[in-house]
Amino acid sequence: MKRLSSLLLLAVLCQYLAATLLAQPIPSKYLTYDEMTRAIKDLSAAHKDIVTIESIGKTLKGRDIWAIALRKGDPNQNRAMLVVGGVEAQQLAGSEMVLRFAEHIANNYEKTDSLRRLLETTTIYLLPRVSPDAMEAYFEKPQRERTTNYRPTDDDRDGLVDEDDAEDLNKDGFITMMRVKDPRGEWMPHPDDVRIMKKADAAKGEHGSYLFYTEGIDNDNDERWNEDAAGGVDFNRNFAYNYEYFAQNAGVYQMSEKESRAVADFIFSRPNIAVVFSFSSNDNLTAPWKIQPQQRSAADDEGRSFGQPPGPSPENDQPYFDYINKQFQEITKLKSAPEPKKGMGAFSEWAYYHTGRWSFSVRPWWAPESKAKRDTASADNSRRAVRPTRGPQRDTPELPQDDYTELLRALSWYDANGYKDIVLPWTKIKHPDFPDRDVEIGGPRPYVLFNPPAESIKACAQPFNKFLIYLAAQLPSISLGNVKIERVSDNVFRLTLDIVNSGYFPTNSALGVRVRWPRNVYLTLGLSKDQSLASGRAKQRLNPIKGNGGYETASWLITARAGSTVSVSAESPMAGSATQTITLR
Ligand SMILES: [Ca+2]
Ligand SMILES: [Ca+2]
Ligand SMILES: [Ca+2]
Ligand SMILES: [Ca+2]
Repeated sequence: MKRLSSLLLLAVLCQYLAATLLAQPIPSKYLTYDEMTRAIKDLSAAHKDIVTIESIGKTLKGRDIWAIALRKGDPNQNRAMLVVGGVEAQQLAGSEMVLRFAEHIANNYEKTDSLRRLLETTTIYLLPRVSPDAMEAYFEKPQRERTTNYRPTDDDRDGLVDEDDAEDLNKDGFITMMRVKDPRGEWMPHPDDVRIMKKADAAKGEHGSYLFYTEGIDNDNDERWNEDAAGGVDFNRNFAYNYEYFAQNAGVYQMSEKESRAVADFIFSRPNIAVVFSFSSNDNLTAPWKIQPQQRSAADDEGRSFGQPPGPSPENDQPYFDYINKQFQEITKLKSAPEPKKGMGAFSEWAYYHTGRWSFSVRPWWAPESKAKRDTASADNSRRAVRPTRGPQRDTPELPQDDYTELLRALSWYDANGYKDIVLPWTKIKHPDFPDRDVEIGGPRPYVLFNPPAESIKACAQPFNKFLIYLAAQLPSISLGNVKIERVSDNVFRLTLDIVNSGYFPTNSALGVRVRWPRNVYLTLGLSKDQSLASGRAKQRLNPIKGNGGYETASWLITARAGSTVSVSAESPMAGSATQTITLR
């Protein structure tokens, strides 16, 4: 008996332990693919009532691309926001923050009324790590900054594939940089911080004294170093908008990769996604995009021939981007962000320009400005301009001048906060390709520019948690109001009502109208057999309704018996639905 009761106690204890284990917070560390998968599964097991997960595809290396859905209401009715991490594989922090956001909602919705109400009408989809193969490079030895997947690619168009990868020559576990003393070299130690190298600027009277490469040997003896590493295609260069043909890492054609294809299919098959938020350098939250007026397209003319006017100009969307920008800065208090990068085949731009959803993106982390560096930083801000993204560092890196400002700022922040070994000191090695020369290996450790120290991930995620909850609450939301019934004659009634949008965003973006993917609001009047319509349409598609109480008025003349009822419903996947039964009298 005693034994039985102690067994029972043990079972209860195990159950209790299992439950508490499931509710364990995700540790403040960078998670491997396996650890992330476990964290996602644990989250869904601990919060079955709101969390569902699915794999939306498998990578070349057989890893799942996980999708998480958080919702309380009817999956077919909910409008949705999508949050994406891992768009740029060297930004692990973004992936971690998407996961922390899911955890934050799951842990807090029960005790927070506003969150519970939000989840009743809004689904939050999360894709924490869309490039799991590329991101795993962080955990591999030697560690290297990787932006691409493992699709075998001939990066330098020499007919051979993946023939010259980088090598960890000094066996310190990192692929860093390599400098070779040479009077023909264009590189020199940076005058503000000799730990890093810069390209000499002739206009400033500087001259270089080093050749500069990624760490490794020239495996194929073509006098280029590490110019064709294993893989690959960069997720954030493979999308169809502003795609750069034949560019390195862009893929052989748009959406050629399993990862980009899976994410695009995910979005197209979910017409309820109104807003897409992603972590990337194509930042439009610390400095808004300037939406360009678009040329009239053949589609406009085609639309006209069917009796429809051309869509509104995309410039009409500008005020919404501007306003959300201000809110981002007010809510997160994040300051002095690095220069935003204009994408080529970038995900966040595609999400707006090709699918018509509101799309916002920001870097997950940048080193905060140290007080000592304020002068350089403000000079940097005045030069802020949008620049194409640069490819991964292989061969001789092409660093635009402005990148030093960010790197210098980051290094001084790490120094000021007592972090050691962020820059590895230049140390001499014997190099087979340069037998009689001074060759040194060193430079910043991989990933330090884009990712905070692991112990601060949780703290760094908090401003984003706040902003994302705010953003999810801004989706369009329709209701019916101001119902008026006039009895025109014995059995004829005029029914008038407003379709109101109480969300912040309009029921469709101007660009959404053009690209025709997002659906406008459909209004349906339901009549019974003995009722008929004297004027007005039983089904109609409404133009976009502005937010913050914007409305459209609809009116019908109905022939019906006094006291009978009609139903009116308005719905769109992105704006929700509203139905009302109205008695005619
Ligand atoms: Ca090659
Ligand atoms: Ca090394
Ligand atoms: Ca080579
Ligand atoms: Ca090599």
